[in-house]
Amino acid sequence: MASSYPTSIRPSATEIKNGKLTPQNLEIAIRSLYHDGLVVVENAVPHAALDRLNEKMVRDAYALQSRKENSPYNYNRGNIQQDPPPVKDYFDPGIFLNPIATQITNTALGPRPKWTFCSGNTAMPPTADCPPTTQPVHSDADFDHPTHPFAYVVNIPLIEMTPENGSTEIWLGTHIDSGLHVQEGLHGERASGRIKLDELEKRRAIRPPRQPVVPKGAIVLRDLRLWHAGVGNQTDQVRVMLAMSRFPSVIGAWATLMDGSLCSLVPESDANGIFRNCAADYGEAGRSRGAG
Ligand SMILES: O=C(O)CCC(=O)C(=O)O
Ligand SMILES: [Fe+2]
Repeated sequence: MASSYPTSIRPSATEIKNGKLTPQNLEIAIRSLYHDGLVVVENAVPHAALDRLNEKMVRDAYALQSRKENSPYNYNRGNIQQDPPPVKDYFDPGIFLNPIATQITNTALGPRPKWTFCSGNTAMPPTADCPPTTQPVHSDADFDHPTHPFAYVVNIPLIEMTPENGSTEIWLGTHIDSGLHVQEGLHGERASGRIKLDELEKRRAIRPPRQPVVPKGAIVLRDLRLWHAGVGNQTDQVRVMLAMSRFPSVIGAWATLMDGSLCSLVPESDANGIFRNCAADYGEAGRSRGAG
């Protein structure tokens, strides 16, 4: 049975300094994305930048949580869809324009992929009325989509992710036969993209899921189609994980070909889809700034 743990690349000091993996490590990244639908690259983001953003986003997370039913949560109230503050002061290029993430997505998707989504998933510590709850296993590609790789999510946890604080449960290899035939729930509904229970059990026997430990400073690249679930945070520390999607530059053509089903995800001419779930009203910056 193939390992259920992801491949982790540990770049050398020179690769980190150059912001560029060697061809050998780049090949490992592309191979892992192809076969597993996920790869981890360690030591890719400076800790000071993560700490600064984390301090702000943790404060914002509590502000979002206080909106209760009106908070932008996914599946359960302990998992908030939280955008980073859309202002220059927090736009650290080492995080948002990470050169190694860009090198890998440029190689996997073709040059200049489109950045369509800049957000994050925040696993909140438990409260009396909101105990740690695992999301249904789902695919974020909850729409009729191509069967070849067409989008990657760059996840950047702001602190170390562990099974205790809600490291995402991942089902390696499930991107290959993903699609609407294994899903329940419609695009646009809060609990869309859920994988059918009998499909989960079939897959568990082949390659069961895992919650890997992801060290601080690592980036995780994930095929948008991969099955996964946010897991309840059992600690008293908020766990923020940025989530930024990249589609190939030809996506506009696909969106047309595919009866417009991707258009709502890819606001090519309308950047209002990016930065919707902020704790503060950032005015024009929060409503209309495109991100790439
Ligand atoms: O918070 C996580 O670990 C993952 C959350 C997630 O997959 C989602 O909200 O769609
Ligand atoms: Fe998800």
